[in-house]
Amino acid sequence: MARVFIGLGSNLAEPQKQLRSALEAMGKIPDSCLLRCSSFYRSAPIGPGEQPDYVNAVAELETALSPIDLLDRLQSIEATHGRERSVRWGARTLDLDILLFDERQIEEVRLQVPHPRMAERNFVLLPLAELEPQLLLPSGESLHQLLQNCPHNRLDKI
Ligand code: PH2
Ligand code: MG
Ligand code: MG
Repeated sequence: MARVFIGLGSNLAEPQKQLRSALEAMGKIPDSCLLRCSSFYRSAPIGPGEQPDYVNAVAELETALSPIDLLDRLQSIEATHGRERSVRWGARTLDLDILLFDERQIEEVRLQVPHPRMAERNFVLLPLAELEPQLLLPSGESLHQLLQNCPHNRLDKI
């Protein structure tokens, strides 16, 4: 079984409900076990134009699926939650990102792991630190180091 951390985000259509419903769906992914989820956080949007605040969280999952099979499952959960892919970093009902997949480093067109922008995003690093404060990334960097160097975007625990 691989240990995976997944970032959840929503800033449309009652974000907290979206996240709760996504967690329920993630609990039903085959050959997998949803272990725990961080607190929910309200965060200032990063992206184009005026957007509502996001609600973000990080969940930990154990899975026997391959990274791409897991990605397919997560994208189908996004789709059933009304996710539309139009504007890059535009407002969305649900975003589920694979942040870390064991110690793996993956560079494919559809999937890059560790998530290439996680180091710039306190709305990813802080919930992750809540779950796993002593975490080391495949690069050997510690989560502590990343947090120290991360921009301070507005972020409040709900
Ligand atoms: N996700 C994005 C772009 N901007 N901003 C916040 N606060 N939270 C997000 O989850 C987020 C974002 C692209 O996935
Ligand atoms: Mg994302
Ligand atoms: Mg995404």
